[in-house]
Amino acid sequence: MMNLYSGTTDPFSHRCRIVLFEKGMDFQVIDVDLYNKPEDIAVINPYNRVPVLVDRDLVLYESNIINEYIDERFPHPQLMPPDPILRARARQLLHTFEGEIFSHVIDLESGAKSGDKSRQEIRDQLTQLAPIFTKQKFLLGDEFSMLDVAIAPLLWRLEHYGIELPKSAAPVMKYAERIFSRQGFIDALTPSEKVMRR
Ligand SMILES: N[C@@H](CCC(=O)N[C@@H](CS)C(=O)NCC(=O)O)C(=O)O
Repeated sequence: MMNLYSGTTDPFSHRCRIVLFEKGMDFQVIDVDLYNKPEDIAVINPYNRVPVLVDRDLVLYESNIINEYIDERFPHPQLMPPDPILRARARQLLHTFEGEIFSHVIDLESGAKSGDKSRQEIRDQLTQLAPIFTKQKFLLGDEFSMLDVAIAPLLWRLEHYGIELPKSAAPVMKYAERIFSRQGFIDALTPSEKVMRR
């Protein structure tokens, strides 16, 4: 059985929990309190961060890498596009999200930089996505995909981070509600995450 070491409020662990619950497979989530991190995390992940997935001899870290592995091991429902060109584009977009959006999420989570600048950057980047959802239900088309998994934990935390999107981003919030109503998303929430949104 797969074991996921997961931060109870960590947006990156949240991504992996979403994929595990969307797949409806057998797994165990090991809750990690980031304020009182067990020493074995540093033993299994040289970066001493969560999430970490342990599947027998395989130890993986980095949420997107973990998620691609789960998607390939348990292909139903498939979350990465089957076509190599579309899959490559999806990977490229996942990489762009990390650099343009989630670097600021990490700043907010760690309190490393001025929160206001990070909030502004996230707000601007998310607002730019709005036109996509006037044409399609999800980021890659009308099917829920790994791109939606990657961004969902941030959309869930907007209020918690003190980020308010402008009116022009209304399609993004409609899209977010579409994700939040999925059973896999609901089941993946920890008690601490459930109370992040009113
Ligand atoms: N790029 C990594 C980011 C993981 C990450 O930054 N995790 C943070 C929590 S947000 C962590 O475990 N930090 C260690 C700590 O807070 O002690 C991923 O996608 O998995």
